Amino acid sequence: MTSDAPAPGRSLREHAMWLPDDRFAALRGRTVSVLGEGTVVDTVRAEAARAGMTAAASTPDILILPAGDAAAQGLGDLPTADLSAEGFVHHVREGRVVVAYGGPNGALYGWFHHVRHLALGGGDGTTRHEPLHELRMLDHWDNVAVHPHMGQVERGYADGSIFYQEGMLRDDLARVERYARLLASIGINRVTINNVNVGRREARLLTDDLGSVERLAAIFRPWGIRTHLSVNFASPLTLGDLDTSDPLEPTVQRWWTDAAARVYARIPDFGGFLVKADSEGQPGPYAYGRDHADGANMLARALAAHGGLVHWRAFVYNHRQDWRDRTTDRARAAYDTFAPLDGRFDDNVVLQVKFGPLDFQVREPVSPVIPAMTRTRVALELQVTQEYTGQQQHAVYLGPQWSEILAFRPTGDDGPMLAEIVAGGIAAVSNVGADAFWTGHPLAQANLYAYGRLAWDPVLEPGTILDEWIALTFGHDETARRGIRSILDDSWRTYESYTAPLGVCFMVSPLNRHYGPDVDGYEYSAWGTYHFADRDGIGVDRSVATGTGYAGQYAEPWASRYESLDTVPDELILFFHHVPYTHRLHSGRTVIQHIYDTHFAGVERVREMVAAWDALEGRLPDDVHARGRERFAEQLRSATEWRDQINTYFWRKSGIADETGRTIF
Ligand code: GCW
Repeated sequence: MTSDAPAPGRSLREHAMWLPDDRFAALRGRTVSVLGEGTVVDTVRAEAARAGMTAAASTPDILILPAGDAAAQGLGDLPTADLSAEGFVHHVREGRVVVAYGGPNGALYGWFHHVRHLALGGGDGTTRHEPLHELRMLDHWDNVAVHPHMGQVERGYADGSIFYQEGMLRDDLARVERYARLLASIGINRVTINNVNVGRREARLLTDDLGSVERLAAIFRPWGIRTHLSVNFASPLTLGDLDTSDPLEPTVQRWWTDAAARVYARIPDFGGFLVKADSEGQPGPYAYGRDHADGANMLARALAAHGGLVHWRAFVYNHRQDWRDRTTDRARAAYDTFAPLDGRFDDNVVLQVKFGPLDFQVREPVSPVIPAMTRTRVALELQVTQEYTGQQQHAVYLGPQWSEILAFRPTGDDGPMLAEIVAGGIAAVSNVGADAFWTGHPLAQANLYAYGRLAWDPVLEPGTILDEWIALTFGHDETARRGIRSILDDSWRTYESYTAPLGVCFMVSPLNRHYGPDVDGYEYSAWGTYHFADRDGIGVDRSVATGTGYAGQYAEPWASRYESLDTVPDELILFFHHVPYTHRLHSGRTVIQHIYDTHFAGVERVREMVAAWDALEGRLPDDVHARGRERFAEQLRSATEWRDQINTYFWRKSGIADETGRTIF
C-alpha cells in the first residue's frame, strides 16, 4: 500500500469516489494563475485554492487561460486553433503547466484533466481535448414523493435520493454540490433531476414548486451543468387548469409557453424538458389522435425562444399485449412508431433512444431507430443504474458493453460508428443515491466514471478508463490495480454467461423487480414474450422470411447478416432466430451445450472474482472492502441460482444431457 492510497481502516461516512483529497496533494503549495471570467472560471479558482495552491500573477506553476490569450502570453505555439467551447489544450513542460481553454467549461475540464494526469503519473507533453458531443447528460429517475411500488428512486439500488426526501427537496444540499463536482470532473454537462415517470407531486416541480428546481440549478450551474426537468404531458389537464392537453389546442400551447417563460425567468440557463409520452401508462398525444411529432414540437416551440431542448423518448411500445398474439413484436415498436416521423421534428427536439430495441438488457442488438432517423437529432440512451445487470449487487463493469455499442457501424465497416451519428449526444440513467458509497456496490462507481469518459470520448478503451478510475480512487498500488482489473475487465461477459443465453432477453423475475432468474417470468405476460422455448428449441424468429420482420429494420449489411443463420453472430442468435437445441453455433458447440458450458463457467468466474476481492483485504479501505465482500457473497449466491435454474429448465425441456455429466437438477 503506498502513501497516497486511503489509509486502511479509515471509516468513511461518505466515500469521495474518484476525487479523494489525497489526489490533489501534489498541487499543495504550488502557484497558479487562472485568467478569465464567469461563474465556472471562478469555480476553477476555488478548486485551486481548495487544493492548497496560491495565486500568483507571474510565472505560476499552473497557468489556466482562455485560448485567445495564449499568443499574448508567448504561448502561440499551442494547438488552440478553433478550439470548441468545452475544449482545452493541456501542456506540461519541466513541471510548468498550461491549460488553454476554449470556454469556461473547458477551463474546468482542463483542471480535472490535470488532476487525472497527476494521478496517472503523466509527464511532459501537449495534448488537445474536445468532447465529441455537446450534450452529455445524466438522467435521474428520482421521485420527490416516495412511489408506492418504485420507491424514492425508480430502479435505484443505492438507497434514497440525494435530492429529495419524504416528498420534498432536501434542506441540506451540500451533497448535491459534491455530486456536481464529481460529474463536472468527468465532463457531464446536463442533468435531469426527476424521474421520466412524472407523478402528481413531481409535475408540480414545473409550477408551484419551481423553487426546488431553481435551488438545484444554482448548485449545478457553477460546475458547468445545465438542469433539465422531466415533465408530464398531461400537466395542463392534471394540474387543473384546462380540460385538455391536446398539443394542437392553442390554450394548451399557451399553457406550456407560459410555464416555460416562468422557468426561464428564474433559471435563465435551464436545459429543457425530458418526456416519456404514451409509454408504460404515461400520458401523451395519442389521447387526442395526435402523433409524437405533434407532441414534441408543441413543447419544443414553448422552449425555443429560450434556447431550451425537448428530449423526447422513443421508448414507446404496447405493454398490454396478449401473449397469444404472435404477430406483435415489442422489438419492432420504436422503429414502427418513429421512422415514419423522420424529418418532422423541430430542431430543438432530441429523440432519445435506448441503445437496444427492448430495454437495457445485458445483450441486445443496437437499435435500428438510431441510424434510420437521418433527419432527426437522435441521442443514445444508456443505463448506468444496473436494473438488468445485477442491480449493484453484482460487480458488472459496463464500459465494454457501451464501448461495443458506440463502435457499432450501422452501415457496415466503411460507414460511421454509432457514436458519430448520434448528433443529439448521449444520455444515461444515473446509478447514484444517498448510500455512503453513492452506488451501493463500491465498484459500481466505475460505471458512472466510465459513462462520463465515454460520453466525452467514445473511443477511449474501457481498460484505460478503468486504470484511470482505479488510480484516482485508490491511488497507486499495482497489486490493487491488477486485482480490480481482473475482477472488472470481463465482468459484463461473465454476467451474460450465467444469465439469459445467446441474446434471449427478460429471463428476470417480474415479482422480484427484475432481480434474479425467472425463465418464464415474462413468457405469458402483457409486457411481451421473449424466448418461446419448447421441447425442440428456443428463440424469437425476427427474420423477414418467416418471423416478425424486425431484422428488416436494419440497413445493409446488418439486415442480411441478422436474417441468416449463417451470418448472425452467436451472441444474438436467439434474439433473431428460433433454433433447435442441437443447432450448431459458429463456435462449434450446440446451443444446449453452450447454455450448460457458459453457466458452469460463469459461476466459476464469479468464484475467482470473490477470491480476487478477498486477496485485496488490507489494500483497500476496510469499509470499501467490507461492503464489497457482502456484495460478492450475494453475487455468488445469485449466479449459482441463475446457473441451476437455467440449466435445469433447459435440461428438463430438451431432455438433452450435458456432454460432461455435470450436476443439473
Ligand atoms: O427499464 C424500464 C424500467 C422502468 C422505466 C422504463 C423507462 C422509468 O423497468 O422502471 O421507467 O424502463 O425507461 O421509462
